[in-house]
Amino acid sequence: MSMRPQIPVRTVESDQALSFIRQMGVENVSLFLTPDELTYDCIAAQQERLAGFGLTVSDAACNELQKNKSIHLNLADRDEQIERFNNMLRVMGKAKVPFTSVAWQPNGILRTDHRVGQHTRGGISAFCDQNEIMARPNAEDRAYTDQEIWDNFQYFLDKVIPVAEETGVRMALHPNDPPLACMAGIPSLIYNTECYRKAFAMAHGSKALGMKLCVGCWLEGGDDFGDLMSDIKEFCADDRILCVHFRNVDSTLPVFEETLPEDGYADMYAIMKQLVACDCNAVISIDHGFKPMEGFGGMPGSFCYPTGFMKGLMWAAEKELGKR
Ligand SMILES: [Mn+2]
Repeated sequence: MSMRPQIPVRTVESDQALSFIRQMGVENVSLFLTPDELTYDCIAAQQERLAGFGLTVSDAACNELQKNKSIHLNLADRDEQIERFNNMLRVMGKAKVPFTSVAWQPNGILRTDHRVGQHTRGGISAFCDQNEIMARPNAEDRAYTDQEIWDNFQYFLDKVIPVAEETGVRMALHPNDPPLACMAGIPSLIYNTECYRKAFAMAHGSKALGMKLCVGCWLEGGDDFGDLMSDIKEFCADDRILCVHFRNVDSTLPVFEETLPEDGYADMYAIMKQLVACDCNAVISIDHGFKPMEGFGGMPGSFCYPTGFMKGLMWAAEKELGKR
């Protein structure tokens, strides 16, 4: 099976937006849910509505639970939050949602500016300056240690892996973005390939833990993150890649701008060919489109062009490698 192009949607997407997505030749959507929407009835109703547009929910996630400070930093209500996470897995399992997302970054993706860039032709994109991020004070009342972060991750895995196994819902772990070892007093969990190997080893051999292979994060880190080509091969062979984030940047750290796929420093066709050559069967989506133009197209509008470009690369790679 080849990779499946995908676009993220929320439950409030209009009928027009859903038709527009389907007309791009996209069949899979990643469903973003609010905490109130984490019920079987809500997900089943969304699946039915999306099916009416020829769309399948390939995965679903709730931001509040995938980036949860209490779980990541062992705050007082950690167990309660993990139980909410497990209930989410149970609900998704009942609705047969194949996987959900986890990103061990309690303060989310860190960027230092959103503005028109050198490569955006008037569009608004995201910028990151490592020096500015490293100068930030502790985000919490104290600095955390590396050991604490990994201990908290192990505690989480021990509680959720059995539920993930039982419900059949896998978890796609995204790298910390930007992939720096520590930001604002909070050590990152995943900032290179070695961190992923360590995380998978901690899952006690369970394949319930997989990854979101965020090409953007790999490119931001460059050689410090790992060798993207051999990492694709390794993690495809190990059946860990559940989702690919297809994103280019104009440079590695310390300073980068997010670009369209054809404008960054990486050869995205070479990356696509490696994914196809390794028989990657994940969903694949554009990551962080430019800010949608006011009153025009919303998020599907901003994702439309780069998604088409990505699909073109996929078509060409499959053709060239005799897989189409
Ligand atoms: Mn990403």
